[in-house]
Amino acid sequence: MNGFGGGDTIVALATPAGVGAIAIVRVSGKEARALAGRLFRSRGEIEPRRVLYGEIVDEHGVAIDKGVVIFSSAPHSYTGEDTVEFQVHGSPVVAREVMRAAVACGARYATAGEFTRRAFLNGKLDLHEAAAVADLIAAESRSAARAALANLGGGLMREVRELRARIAEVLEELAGAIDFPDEVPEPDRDGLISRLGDVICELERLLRSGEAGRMVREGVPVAIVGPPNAGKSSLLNALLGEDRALVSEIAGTTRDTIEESISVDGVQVRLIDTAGIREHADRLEAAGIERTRRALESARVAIVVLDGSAPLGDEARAIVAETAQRARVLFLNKADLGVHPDHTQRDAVVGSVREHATLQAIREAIAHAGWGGALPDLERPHLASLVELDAVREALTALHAARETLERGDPGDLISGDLQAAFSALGHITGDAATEELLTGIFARFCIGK
Ligand SMILES: Nc1nc2c(ncn2[C@@H]2O[C@H](COP(=O)(O)OP(=O)(O)OP(=O)(O)O)[C@@H](O)[C@H]2O)c(=O)[nH]1
Ligand SMILES: [Mg+2]
Repeated sequence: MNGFGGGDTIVALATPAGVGAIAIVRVSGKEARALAGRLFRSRGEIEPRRVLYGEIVDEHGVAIDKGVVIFSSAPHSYTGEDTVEFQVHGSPVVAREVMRAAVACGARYATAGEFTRRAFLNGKLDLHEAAAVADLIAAESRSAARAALANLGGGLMREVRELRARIAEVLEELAGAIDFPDEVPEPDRDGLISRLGDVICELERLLRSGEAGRMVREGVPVAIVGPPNAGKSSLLNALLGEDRALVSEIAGTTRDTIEESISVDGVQVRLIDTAGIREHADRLEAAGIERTRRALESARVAIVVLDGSAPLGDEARAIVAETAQRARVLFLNKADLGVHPDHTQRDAVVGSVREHATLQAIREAIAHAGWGGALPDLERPHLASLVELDAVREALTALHAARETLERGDPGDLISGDLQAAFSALGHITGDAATEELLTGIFARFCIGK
């Protein structure tokens, strides 16, 4: 039976599957109200924003459950369409029955993210805010949730649009001078350089806060590396406050990488303990060392642990040199046994995993190496997705090229291509140039029912 044609009204469970106190079945679309009229019996009238208690029945009028129904009329709902929420007892059987009855009355099951997609299409939220909804749901720490909430506030799209408009302005002025060289004078070069400089500055700020946002959301990978027996696993255990990794005086104890998270200044730090790096390792240990190399490559920060009480061996020397150019924390451990004169590295934390003060110094050093000690203000809206950050990077590359062209004294019209590239890259963020592919990517992150 298909009472309400068009397949335009969607239904889904909005609460997690499984047993709970309450299950919410959400319906959105043109026929939502009529559907509620059929599947709900109550003494009260179904009116917008009125909470009604009554009986939920199937398409034949057979009772399914007693519960609450809330109707929101378009456009004052999450999706911007007529929406009905059935709040029933949290039984998977009851929820399934309500959805089945809704489908029997002409609704269809929603796909993942379809409610939010409709909200976007109806102008209830922009792409950035839609992604923030997904981020909020996926947030694994308080700071990640707060950052996502800031993005739900919107405002960022206006900032990006404004920057985009400033690029368009320069483009138009240049085009005018090219098309009507006699009437329109070529724009003042220094003025152009400084205007582009301002846009570059703003975009770099957006990029920085966006990168910080990603760190807060995804955690910061930190690899603990060094020669065997230096105390890497001991450091992991001490920072965690539990005996997670095996520790022994035998060099080569750790064979596989072990990952555990701690919180540093509210940021999730993903500590990765690794196999000690040395030359003459057996096959199994060599495989472990290979994993160490991979962990080191993908980590944002390396903690290089050395036995500070022993002479600086070749392996230690090699790791120190290898990590010199990257974000790292140099840690001379076992200082309780004395510090060997070989160790002259000035930037090192010197101490022992057994001392509280040393652990505190290492936490601070992680914060410093990982995010410069203080995160940009994430309470303000900031770029969140990789797509957005890539778009800003692309725009920045093009704008830098344009500015260099001008600074070299080359003709102004040579920069139009770069400006156009920057303009269209930013269009990907504002949705003005959003492709179907991009939309699908964003809404595929949602669960069904959101
Ligand atoms: N005295 C002293 N001993 C320590 C300290 N830290 C670790 N140790 C000892 O050093 C030995 C090696 O520690 P581990 O944590 O297993 O070293 P590792 O770097 O993980 O070694 P591999 O997994 O073999 O690469 C153990 O016997 C620890 O008890 C320290 O600060 N002072
Ligand atoms: Mg170990």
